[in-house]
Amino acid sequence: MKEKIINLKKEFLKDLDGVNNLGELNEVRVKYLGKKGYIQELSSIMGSLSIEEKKEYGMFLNDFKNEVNELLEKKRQELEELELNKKLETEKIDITLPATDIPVGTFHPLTRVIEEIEELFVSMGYDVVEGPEIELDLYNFEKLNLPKGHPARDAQDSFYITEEVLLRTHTSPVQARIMEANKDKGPIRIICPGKVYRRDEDATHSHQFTQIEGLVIDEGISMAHLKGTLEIFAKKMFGEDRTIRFRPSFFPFTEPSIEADVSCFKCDGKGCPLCKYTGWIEILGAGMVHPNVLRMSGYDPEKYTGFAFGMGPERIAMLKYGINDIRHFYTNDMRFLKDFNRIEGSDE
Ligand code: 2NM
Repeated sequence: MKEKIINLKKEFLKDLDGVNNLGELNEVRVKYLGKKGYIQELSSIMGSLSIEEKKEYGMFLNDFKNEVNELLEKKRQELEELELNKKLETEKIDITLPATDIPVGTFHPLTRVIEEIEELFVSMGYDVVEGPEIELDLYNFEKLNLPKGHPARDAQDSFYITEEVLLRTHTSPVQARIMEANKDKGPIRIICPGKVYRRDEDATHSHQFTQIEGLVIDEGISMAHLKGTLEIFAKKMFGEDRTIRFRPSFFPFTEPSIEADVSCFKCDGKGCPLCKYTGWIEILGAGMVHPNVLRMSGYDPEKYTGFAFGMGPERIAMLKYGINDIRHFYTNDMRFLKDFNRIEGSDE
């Protein structure tokens, strides 16, 4: 028995020596410690021995078994370290290689211009309000002093869904809704950005574009407040040296109506191709809210007056950043968006 164990140990040490990887190590483990392995086999032989023999060889076998376990474990650690070292050697990472560029999203140029305008007016106490893009004729036209049959209502220019429902042609209906919904008929100071729709398309017109309109209503609001407000806006958007001028105009929802020009920020008013040698660039339309509009929304025009203005963020952005085609905003050409981002430079 003792001899058997000694021989087995010799064989085991030889087997262990021949092991080159974890797979082979497991084979050796099974061969000696497995259910049908040598050590189990010797244990079962033990059953037929006398009590004295059992004591003697049992201890001997047990020591052998412990030794096998220990040596196997030692070998396993050695092999694992070896394999790890081999892996580290072959799977070297070159940390000097340039990383793969991950494209990072940025805000759309129009979003930026709109948010810049919103922030300016919010800083002056305005609320930002949005409304439906699918609008009732009632709010889009009727309540803005554009009764049915009015020439400025040209159905040719609007996307009608039914006789009474259309895609809004401007954001003014949001303001008509706010005026109407304001229960106490008190002061209002809002700015309304959003998409609008018209049947029109070329280099400077898109069937869908954006607008920002402002509305201020209070007792004693005058044209002077409008001019002061727009002057602050022009300086903030186009530079502190800018001035503005008003020209008479016409809108059905304001009386009087004006168009506002900003002194050319390219030539400082001296005359250049951008301002067509006039020194002035048109930036928006505005006026004093028509008494009919106030009345239709429940305001007493004898007590309250207000001013309103409307502008196109596309036009503002095109002027500010020298963009020559409105379609650049909607075709999502990455080269345009990236180029604009570089000009703005705020994310780099
Ligand atoms: C413009 C020009 C002039 C305007 C008027 C109103 C309302 F709802 F208060 F009557 N909102 N916006 C307005 C006035 C818009 O856009 C060129």
